[in-house]
Amino acid sequence: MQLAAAGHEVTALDNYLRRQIVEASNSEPLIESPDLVERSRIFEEAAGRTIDVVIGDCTDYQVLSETFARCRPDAVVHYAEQPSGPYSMSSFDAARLTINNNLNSTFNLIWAVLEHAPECHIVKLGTMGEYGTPNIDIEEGWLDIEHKGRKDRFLYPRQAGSLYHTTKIFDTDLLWFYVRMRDLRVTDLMQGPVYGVTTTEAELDPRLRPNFHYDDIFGTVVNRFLVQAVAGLPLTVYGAGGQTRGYLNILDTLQCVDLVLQNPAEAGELRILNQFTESLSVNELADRVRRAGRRLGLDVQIGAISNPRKEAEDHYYNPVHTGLLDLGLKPHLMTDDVLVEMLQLVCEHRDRIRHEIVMPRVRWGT
Ligand code: USQ
Repeated sequence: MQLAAAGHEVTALDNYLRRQIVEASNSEPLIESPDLVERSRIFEEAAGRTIDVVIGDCTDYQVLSETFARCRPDAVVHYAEQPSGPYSMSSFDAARLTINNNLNSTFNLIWAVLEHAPECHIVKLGTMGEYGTPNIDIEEGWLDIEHKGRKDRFLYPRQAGSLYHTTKIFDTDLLWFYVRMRDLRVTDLMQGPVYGVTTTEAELDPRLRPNFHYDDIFGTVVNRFLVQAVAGLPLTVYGAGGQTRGYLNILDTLQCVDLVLQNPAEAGELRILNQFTESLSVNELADRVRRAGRRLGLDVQIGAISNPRKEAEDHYYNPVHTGLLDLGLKPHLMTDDVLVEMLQLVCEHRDRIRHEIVMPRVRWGT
């Protein structure tokens, strides 16, 4: 919507996979959203701009090939991945779906670009989770190594904490291979957990709001804490709560995509950018949500529970994130005012909160 509003010709291709697995996991979002065809119609009415919608599966090469042959895009933003760590760890079928969907969609995209639009800039949504939590500073994608007196530059070592995050490592490797062999131009956005309830274009009509999940499988931690605060449930800090991640507001995810589209990677370049604006531990997040809740008269409790994931709960974390700032990113930080505003929006939908989908249903070890 943001790109269309700015005057670009936009085609959106989707097969509703996330909707299907959300429904199968009994993880309905807080805010109901119409399907893509309907959303594009609502957007057109509100903004006077068209978004061409194709309902199809990116793991089907024919679909991608035909779409690329027709559109010959200048750029493509690859969001077509199963995005949930917990889902990918929930069963054999979910793990297999994650591998099949995420790798085949990326592979097909590469070939559709090679076949129909070799100059097209591929913007791939990666994740900070690819790096894991190493005991050294995390660089932006690459590491200069000196070994036995010689030096070279390699992809930064990656060791993810879920199968989903691991598929993103595979994707990066696939893209890097074709960048080397076929001179693709690629930007890999290593995104941290996103929070936020609305965007500029979504303000045109509440039915255009982004997906907002608060369950244990599809909800990210900040959005979950906001809903828990409104519902009067103790905030579910997993384990010791020292897990530190780089977070960003949904407004900044859009800003980052826009900035990299305006400043494309060179042919034969895999550009990797760490996409987050501030690092916080889970305990710090919980404290902030409690503080913001107090301003609305909410008595927010924090209820540490045993960690369903296998992850370090107390670790070093110092990732570089200057690339997007250098391109012009103006961060929207997680201030008390921002949290209060989000809590107010969540309050409008408090009747839809289902308590039974808040506690963790997926455990890494089983
Ligand atoms: N956590 C809690 N309590 C909760 C939920 C989460 O303590 O109720 C903790 C988790 O254990 C983890 C941290 O909060 O240490 C972040 O968890 P999350 O669920 O918000 O994010 P994550 O599973 O890491 O995945 C999300 C998105 C994924 C994206 C990733 C960026 O779902 O698509 O790739 O954020 S990152 O984490 O940087 O890899």
